[in-house]
This record gives sequence, structure tokens and C-alpha cells, in this order.
Amino acid sequence: MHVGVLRPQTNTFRMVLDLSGLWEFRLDPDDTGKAEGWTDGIPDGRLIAVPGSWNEQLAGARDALGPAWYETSFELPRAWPARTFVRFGSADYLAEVFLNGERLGEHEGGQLPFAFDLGLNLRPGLNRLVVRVDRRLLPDRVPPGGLPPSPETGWERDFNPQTSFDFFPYAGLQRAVQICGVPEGGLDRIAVATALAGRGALVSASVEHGGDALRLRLGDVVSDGEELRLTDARLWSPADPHLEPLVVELERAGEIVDRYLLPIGLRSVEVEGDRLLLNGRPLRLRGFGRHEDFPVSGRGVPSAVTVSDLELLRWTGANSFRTAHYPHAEEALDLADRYGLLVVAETPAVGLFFHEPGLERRQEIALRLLEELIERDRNRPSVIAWSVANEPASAQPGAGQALRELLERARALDPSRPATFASNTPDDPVLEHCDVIALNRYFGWYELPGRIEEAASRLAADLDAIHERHRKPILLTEMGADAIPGTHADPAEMWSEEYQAALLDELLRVAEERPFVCGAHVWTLCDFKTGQAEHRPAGLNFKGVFTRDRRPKLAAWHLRERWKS
Ligand code: ADA
Repeated sequence: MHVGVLRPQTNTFRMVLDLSGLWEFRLDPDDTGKAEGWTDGIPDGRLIAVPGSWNEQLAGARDALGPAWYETSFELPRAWPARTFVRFGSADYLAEVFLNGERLGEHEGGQLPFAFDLGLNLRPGLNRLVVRVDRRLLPDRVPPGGLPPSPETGWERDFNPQTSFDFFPYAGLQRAVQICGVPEGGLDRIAVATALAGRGALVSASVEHGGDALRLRLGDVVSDGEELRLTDARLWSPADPHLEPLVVELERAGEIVDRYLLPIGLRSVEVEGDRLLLNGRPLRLRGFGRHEDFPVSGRGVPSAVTVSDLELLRWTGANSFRTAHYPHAEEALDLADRYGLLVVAETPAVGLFFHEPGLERRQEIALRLLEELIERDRNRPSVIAWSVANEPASAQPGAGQALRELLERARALDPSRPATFASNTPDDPVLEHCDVIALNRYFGWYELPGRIEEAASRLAADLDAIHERHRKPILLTEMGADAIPGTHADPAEMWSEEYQAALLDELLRVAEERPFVCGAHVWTLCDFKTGQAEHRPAGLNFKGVFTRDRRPKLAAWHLRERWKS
């Protein structure tokens, strides 16, 4: 059942009830809630806002990773469609869902939507929804955690909480929870493919449904069946992010029984030699790796913050971002589609390693989460590539096979976009299996600290050598330096705003001079919270060109100067 990914909407046939608001909540550090019957309601709860991470909302809960319990109640209006689902925008990390005491199912993986059919468990009057969320860090989860640094994990930094990744493991119901009413035998899944043909385009919609006949409408063009031909197509591009309102209608016994509106964009993405092409023309991505992170709400960023982040990104003149290191909120993709921002969409597979413990299970989950991401975002014109992992330990034995499997799965599920992963492994043996080569490089920071000129020459030599070997487009997915806001130095010195700005100026120049570099993403848009570690002052990663409260550092002005002029 793909209802988890056909995003809810309200129209004549469908209805959404948003459960955002204050829920009952209780931490369960001893994991006794099930035995004590909390599946039917939490005793002595406290109130919490949903959506939002729990860590900074509640006093004393910062490092609590669960399990924890959420509870709310809802009642459906009399006029309500035939079938009812509950849809979670995300639950970080493992959620078990109960309606009126009955277990509906579970979902593992922090930033992807899922849904359950409420079916026979739904009652007239009040219904009680209870969710158990477990965000403990374990080696067989994606991303993995709970292990000390070691050569086996490929992770060298000791963080508290013990993550194998460089961001805080915020927990909870971080996106909207919605009750969705849909018609019986309605539209279940819509996967759109577009092919440009001369001045026209062919739109094909693969639709799962329980009706007799389909109709597609795009403005005045109407077609019975799963294909629609446009003779004169206006393409989607960053310069003209034109969206077409595709309407999918379902008929049964001659009557319309369901309808879904899906804005689509007509465009092509291809790799040709060492170039990445959009609508047949070479692309140069400029932008950022972005995190979803904000004080108090944690990883559950309010829509206003999403809007503001993408405004800031556009303010710098950027045309692109990577959803590091997990799928971002659907609103972020709405904005990208609308504004013509190009997105490298990443799965939650950060910090994969290819040893035991947990190897087989990690790989299975990584594959499933990749499928769920592609299902969710495949109809987005803004998404131009899939990143199947960030900084996997790709030199380990077994890494090649596992990463190839992920890349091949992405291509099999969606042949229309290149697949890659962000690599920080020198001489990475797996790069040859990527369509676009994506590199995270910290010359001038972790390597060659304080040496801007040498960092630039090292990057130049590295890019040229990798290009020589692979002859594929190269995207610099990360580079940067921490700058503590308000720290200044002349001459530029590490941790100062001047150093960050000067290093980025030099590294970007090196990237721009090379036509085979299809883009560069600065790490990162805004400062963000991490676990505690000796190299993370105040528990923050300061590589943002904006502060955590979204004020520009010197580097942001430099980027604006470079990218806007
Ligand atoms: C890695 C990683 C990022 C980031 C960066 C850093 O390359 O991909 O998550 O935090 O390091 O700042 O150290």
C-alpha cells in the first residue's frame, strides 16, 4: 500500500484532518510502557508540541533518546470519505502505532512518511491514537550509532550522545501527523515520467487505483488513460521554474470517484561524458548542504524556518542544495519546485560501515529507505539526483558490493536521474559506480589547517586526478570551515569569519575553473547542533555561513557577491 507517499490533500473526494497541536507525552527510559498497558493511553503524561523534537521542548529531556510515548484523540466529522488512514510525515526513529489500544503497525527510519489503514479499529466518537517512539542509537539502525569510534565503524570522533554522524540525534514526531479520508477504491499511487520530444513532451502516469478508467488533464489537454501528449511544452528550469498542474481523475461506472492534483515540471537530466545536463545544457550547481535544525523545535523545523532557509539560500544567489543527511520536509521540496532550485535528495544513510555488528540489517534498511525516498520525491522536477549515502566507509571490504547495490537500486527504481553518494574516502574505489562523482573535501580545515593557498592547490590536484581517472562530472558536495560568529582575525585565522570567507573564496575559484566540476556545495547553510565533542564548541557545528538564528556571517556576503554578480 503506497498511501504513505501519496501526499494527503483535501478536495471534493479527499479530506485531511491535521493533528498538529499539543499531545500527551511521557518518556519511558526503563521501557516498561508496554507491560504497563500504555498502548491504550499514557498515565501522568506531560504536554508536548507535535510536530517538533522532544529534546529541547521538555526540561531534562535533551539527551533522552527514548523510548517515549505520545497520545492524542480525534473525532471524525459526519461527512467523511469511506476509508481512513493515519499518515506520519516522519517519526524519528522507530514508531509503533496503536489506535484504541490495537496495534496498527510500525515504521523504522527517521525522515520518511508512512501510513496505516485505520479500518475496523476506528470508532464513532473519540478515537485514541498512541505512538511509541524509540530513537536509541544502535549499530543496526540507519544511520548507525551507539558504538565507540573505531576502524571498524570508520568513525573517528567520540560524541555524546554516541552518534556515528555529526548532528544531534533529535527524536520524536518531527513532522505533521494527519488523518486522511480517501474514497473506497481511489487513487493509491501516482508515479509520473516525462519525456521531451522535439518541442513537445509525453507525460506518463503510472497509477495504482481501484477504479474503471483514468483521465489525465493538463490545462486544456485531456487524455483518457495513462499518457498525455503535449505538442508545445514549456520546460521547467531554474530560469523558468514553470509547473504544470496535472490532474488525475478516476472514474467508476461513468462517474468521477477520485481526483488528485499534482504539480509537475517538464525537464530532462542527463550525464553526458563529464557534464551534467539539464534540458540538454550543462549545469553548474552553486549552493549548500542543508540541515533541518532549529533551536527548541530541533529537527522538526516549522514551515516558517523552511521558507526562511530557502529565502536565505536564494539571497546568496545559490541555485541548489543537498538534503543532508536525510530526506527533508515536503514543504522544502515544494519551495524548490516552485523556485527552480535543484536538489540532490539524500537518504538517511549517513555513516554506513561494512563490518558487523548489524551489517545485513543496516543494508536492508538502507535499501528500503532509499525506495521510500524515491517513492516520495520522484514526481519532483527539482530533484535532479539521488544520493544513496553520505561518507560511507567505502574502503572497507564489502563496501563496494553494498554501495553498488544501493546505486543500482536507485537506477532501477528511477532511471531518469543520476545516482551517487558523497565520498570522503581518498582514492575511493567505489566512485566508478556513480553516475556523478560527489566529493566531501576539507582541505584548509581537517587537512592542511590554516593553509588556504596549499588547500586550494591540493583541491585542484585532487579534482584533476579524479577527473583524469573517471571522466565523469564531479560535484563538490562539501567543503568549508567553522566560523564562530563575531570572531575576527587579520590575517585570517581558523575559527574566524575572515578565514571561512577566504577559504571558501579560494576553493570555489578552483572548482569554477574546471568545466568538469558540475557544481560546488558549501558546508553548510546554517550552524547546527551536534552531540558534545571536543571539536564542537557549545555543541554546535559552526560551518554555517548563517548563524543558527539565521544571521549572515562574512562568508554569506562573499558568496552573494560571487553568485549574484
Ligand atoms: C562530514 C559530514 C558532515 C559534516 C562535516 C563536518 O564531512 O559529511 O556531516 O558535519 O563532516 O563539518 O565535519
